[in-house]
Amino acid sequence: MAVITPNRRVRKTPFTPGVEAEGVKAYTVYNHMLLPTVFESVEADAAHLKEHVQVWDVSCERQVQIKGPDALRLMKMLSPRDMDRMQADQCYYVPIVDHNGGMLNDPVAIKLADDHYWLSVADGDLWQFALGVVIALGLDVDVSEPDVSPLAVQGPKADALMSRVFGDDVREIKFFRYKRLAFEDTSFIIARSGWSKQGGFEIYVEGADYGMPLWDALFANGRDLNVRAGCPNSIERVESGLLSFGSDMRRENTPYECGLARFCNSRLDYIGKAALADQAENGPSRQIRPLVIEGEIGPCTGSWPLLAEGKQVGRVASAVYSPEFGVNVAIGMVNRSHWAPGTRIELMTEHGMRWAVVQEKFWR
Ligand code: THG
Repeated sequence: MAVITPNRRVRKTPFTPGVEAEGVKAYTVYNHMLLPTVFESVEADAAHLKEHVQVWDVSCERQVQIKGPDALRLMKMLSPRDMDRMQADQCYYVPIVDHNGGMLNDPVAIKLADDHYWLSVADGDLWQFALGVVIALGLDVDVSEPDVSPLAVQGPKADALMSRVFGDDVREIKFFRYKRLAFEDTSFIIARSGWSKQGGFEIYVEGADYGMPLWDALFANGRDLNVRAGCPNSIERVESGLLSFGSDMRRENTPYECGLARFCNSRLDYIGKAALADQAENGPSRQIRPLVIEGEIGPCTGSWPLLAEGKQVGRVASAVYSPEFGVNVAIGMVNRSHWAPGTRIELMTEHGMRWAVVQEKFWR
């Protein structure tokens, strides 16, 4: 493929000079922003992530800021998840749905204060939906996209590296909680979160000025920890069952189909609640399942139909060879009739027909 030209719509990030210097090999575009996808190779990047520590430019996880007297009211309209007990140092994974219960996004919500939230969004212009609700209901709340760029530090040595830069306080941060910690003459929100299951943190860098100083500090302090630039890794995240909005699920899917029922516990009349009542009671008729695909597979760049006797019974939108587990791991959306573990289903790829076998659980 040819290269991507950055411009005002395909934005660079505060860390782009560092990413380039570390030898990024490929980008995708996510929220109108560059997102690295490969440094050495997807396989080598995955192996390194599982053993050492990586610094990821995930600036494209843009923040939708919700601020003002009606902030909580808006959050309760947008969120299938109960917001009442959320603390002002907490992050919540929150599916956001339309009036039909269709997934619009799956952000991480961060509570900064009773009247101030960020939604750290997956690929999609969620701010426009939030603003529409604000206008329609006449709420007293400001919706904006502040210039906040998350930098993830992921891997088993993340605590060691982060404590050298931010002090031992980082070790006390619990999963999906955050602390505001000093760096030079500023401070950052630092949460224990990130799109891998190797452990680690996300640093929410406000503005562009401290981007490269922070990047350089992490690399300078991490040499003996074998720190490297990395990025969300397609092998590790499929093994871990972390869903990608726009690929594994989109607007035609409900949170119940996505296996996100545990994040739909609000008793309030949020947008989509009525449409989801039947699935809340009886469960969905199709659902996300881990699959193993037999034989060789090429890259999955679209959606592969799952077929039984010529009829479609699901699809696969993420599939990749896992060197650690020695099989092709995949994430599918599978009809109830075929979702039992052990079920073998035909899979139509552009590289030929393959067998896919439904698994009991993801690999970690
Ligand atoms: N971090 C931040 N913003 C993000 C992502 C992130 N925005 C885009 C995208 N990732 C949103 N999607 C997800 C999907 C999964 C998780 C987080 C964001 C996740 N899930 C855990 C799990 O499923 O095990 C934990 C969920 C929980 O228990 O609350 O971490 O990664 N800032």
